Amino acid sequence: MKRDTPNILLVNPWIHDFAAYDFWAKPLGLLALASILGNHGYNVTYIDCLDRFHPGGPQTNPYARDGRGPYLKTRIPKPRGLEDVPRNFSRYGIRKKWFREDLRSTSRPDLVLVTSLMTYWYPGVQETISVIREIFPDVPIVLGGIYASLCHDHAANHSGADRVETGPGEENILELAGDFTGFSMPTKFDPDDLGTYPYPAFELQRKIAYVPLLTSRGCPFACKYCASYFLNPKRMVRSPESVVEEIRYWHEKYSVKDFVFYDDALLVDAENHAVPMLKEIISAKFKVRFHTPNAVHIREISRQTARLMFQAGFKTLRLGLETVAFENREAIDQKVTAAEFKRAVACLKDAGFNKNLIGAYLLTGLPGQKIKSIEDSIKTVKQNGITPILAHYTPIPHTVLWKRSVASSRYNLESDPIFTNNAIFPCHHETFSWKTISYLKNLVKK
Ligand code: B12
Repeated sequence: MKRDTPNILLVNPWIHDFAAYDFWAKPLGLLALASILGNHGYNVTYIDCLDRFHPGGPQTNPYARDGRGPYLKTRIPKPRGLEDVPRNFSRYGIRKKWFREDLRSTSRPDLVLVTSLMTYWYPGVQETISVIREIFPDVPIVLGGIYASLCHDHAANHSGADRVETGPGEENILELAGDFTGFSMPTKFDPDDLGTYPYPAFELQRKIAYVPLLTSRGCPFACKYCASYFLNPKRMVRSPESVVEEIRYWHEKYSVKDFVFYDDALLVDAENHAVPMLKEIISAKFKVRFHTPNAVHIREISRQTARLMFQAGFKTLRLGLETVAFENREAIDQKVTAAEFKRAVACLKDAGFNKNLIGAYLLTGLPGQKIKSIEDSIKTVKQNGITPILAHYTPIPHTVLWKRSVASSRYNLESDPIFTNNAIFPCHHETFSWKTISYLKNLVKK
């Protein structure tokens, strides 16, 4: 017989990769679902395999580097097919023994929900699920998130989960939990109104080093390398008031000082969204910092948005430049022209941003991309007096560039998502040797 209040365990899985670092990366989606479940009467527990503050690990200051920091790592064998990559491979996150102990000390769940992020991190998801199975052999496990959405069939066949869900979870989570537990409760929020969602349950973490904010969903652009339109086809926007209330909540109740925008298109339709929101933030006079590691659209940077972002306290600003091959731009996106880039940088500088606060992402490793075009991009960004940041291209299923990527790769990308890891420049042959990569990295540093 089912108890009145079922237990649901939510798990953020390990990362298996050549490198990983917490650049303000939190499972916002999973914690949003945890919050909905908690607000609808479920007992919710959370285990974060990427917890940087686990009592077993080194005790570090969560607020150093504005909340960012390294994960613990354990060297593991390289995956099949990548044995020749001249780099170490690791499991990032808490020790396996701690995970087992944490699972054993959790009351037996009725259902386990696991999230996933990068497609090529799926071996970390598999290993996480296998340990959960070992401790709770009869408890159903449901997998969702980005890998589950982008590689549904692969996840259904290889993750070890009992069920694999795709797409945003808010609308269906109560029904799904009800199916597995027999528990039901009327929905207390409107799935079509982001402002009515409860705040993600960041308080389930051991420490809140920073808080990711999602002020909108989806993106009106359809860049050929990006899966945003597949993952979030519906554009939804929150009211400025509800965003300011959330900032106030985390800042006042949990002394959070660093806030990170996860929006795909933060500045799009600025007049109706970012401008009123930034004005509200400024008038609230919070002593906090804002960061946009997920780039903002350059075309939307005006004198006004630049000034408002500076006044609001933006400290890390990343621009989605991607390339300076402006004349061939339609091959990848329609985002920006040379003149627009120049103008945007000028607006940001006039507003008070200095070189170290602004970085322009440059996609590196696109199919057919010439080294010369990356060199040119690095030089142009430097000439404009801001910092170039190489963003290694990962081919993503369901994007326009996927087919070209498959055709140009030295790996069989369709056979296994492991080959889409951007650390190995999957879309290139000899042109992208490790020597070339260090040459480009040095060019950035010079
Ligand atoms: C914010 C963001 C980041 C953040 C960190 C995010 C994080 N959580 O760690 C930052 C800026 C650091 C980042 C970095 C990168 N990112 Co990123 N990022 C995003 C972005 C814009 C939003 C993700 C997000 O949080 N969404 C909001 C939450 C609410 O959604 P969610 O987590 O998906 O959860 C929902 C559903 O999935 C579902 N769900 C989730 N879990 C579960 C579990 C269950 C059981 C169920 C039922 C449902 C469910 O319900 C949730 C609520 O609706 C996505 C694009 C997108 N629109 O998704 C790209 C995206 C995930 N990133 C991508 C890439 C490529 C990168 C980079 C590699 C870029 C680069 N070249 O440097 C880096 C590498 C990161 C790293 N190595 O650490 C790709 C993924 C590619 C891939 N192969 O998988 C995406 C899809 C963008 C794209 N180009 O198409 N990213």
